[in-house]
Amino acid sequence: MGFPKDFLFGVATSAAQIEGAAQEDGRGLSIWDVFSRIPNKIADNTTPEIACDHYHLFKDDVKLMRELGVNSYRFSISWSRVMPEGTGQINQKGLDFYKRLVEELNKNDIVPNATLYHWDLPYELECRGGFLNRDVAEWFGEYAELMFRELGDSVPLWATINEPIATYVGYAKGGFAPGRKLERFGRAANHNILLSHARGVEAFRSVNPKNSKIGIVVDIWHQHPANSENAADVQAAEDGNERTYRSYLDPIFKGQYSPYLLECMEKEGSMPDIRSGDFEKISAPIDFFGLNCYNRVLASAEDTKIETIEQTGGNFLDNGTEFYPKAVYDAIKMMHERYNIKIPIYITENGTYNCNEEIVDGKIHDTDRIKYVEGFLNWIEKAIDEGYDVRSYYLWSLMDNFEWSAGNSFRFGITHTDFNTQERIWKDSAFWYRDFIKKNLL
Ligand code: IFM
Repeated sequence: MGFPKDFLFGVATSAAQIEGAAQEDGRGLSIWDVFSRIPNKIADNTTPEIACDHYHLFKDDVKLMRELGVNSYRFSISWSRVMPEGTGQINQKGLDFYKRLVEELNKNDIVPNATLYHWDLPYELECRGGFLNRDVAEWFGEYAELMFRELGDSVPLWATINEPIATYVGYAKGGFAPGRKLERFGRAANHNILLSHARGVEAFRSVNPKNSKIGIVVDIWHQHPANSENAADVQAAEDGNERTYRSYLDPIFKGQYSPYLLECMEKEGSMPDIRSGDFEKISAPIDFFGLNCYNRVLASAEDTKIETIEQTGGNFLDNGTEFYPKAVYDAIKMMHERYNIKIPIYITENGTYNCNEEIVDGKIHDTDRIKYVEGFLNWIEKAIDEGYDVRSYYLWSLMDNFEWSAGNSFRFGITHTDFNTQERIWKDSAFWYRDFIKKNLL
């Protein structure tokens, strides 16, 4: 059977990671602009100030997509570019940028898929408590409504939030912006980002763009026990899954936190401010589920993950990550079996980094990336053949970009970005993906 004829083969990026122009045309700062300037927060001390300069080069980048043959592009909107203070004043130049981008995509028959929040909260809102303040849901609603009104109909696919867990990491673990480090902050931020999602969906329904759909994007890194005979490892995996992706999917698809997570939060003094009516709002119907899937995780009570994987015969890429493409099939199945979803799944991100990135005679032989992407695509095709409604595959990423706390040192692109000249150089994987799409969209 294979991929349906209207399947979306795309590439994905996000605003903070590619746009640059961080202080141009009236844009306000985001938490990542500020966080990245704190010494040693970013591995190579780079910042998103220039990134891939996509703000100026977007037409070339759309041309690149056209040459790749993708029929969809997933990008995100920088909240502080369109509302420099997060609420109130609108920055027309910022809005115009996204209008021009969407127009360019539509002109080139590339379906726009826009995410409203991909980790870059306006810094002005962080100064008002950020995701620790329940009002963030209202602030987000105001911004979401503006975007639906301005761009709604020309963007068929909208996501409220990308990977809410990044916000937990930013408030509980300190590794991401804004760099706070308390478990109870992380849990509060989680609850408030879910409320923001809810408010975004509500805004979408009230604006009601005619030909568009709304969803949310969650990353599933399912934890398996490193040794399934070992009860402590089984428990470690279960605990990991409860605290990560299930802490979003349970509220969205079951309208509750699990009894296990509630007990943990109670014991650990990290219970968020849950008010009556919250879960009804958070679990309001959405039109699609966006699945980001990169890998599985092997959980061990002793935290000896890598060794244990080797013992169990794990198959590794040169960058040291396990090659386990079945992760995507497992996640698709799990969404049906555990959450009983009746809406389509869009694979909104999948990709890998640092695969022999050396340029030799103008070429980059990133063979492992091809193996990785092909592996995932095969498992997605199998899921489709079995009847699962999967509608897209977006490769992360169109080009090497600012990889958050790893800075520019983790290269995820299928094209190489020369951060000095902004040249994009096709890697072998880009040629491979182009040919794959051509073959599968015939
Ligand atoms: O670069 C990130 C992206 O912003 C969110 N998903 C995972 C990618 C790779 O780490």
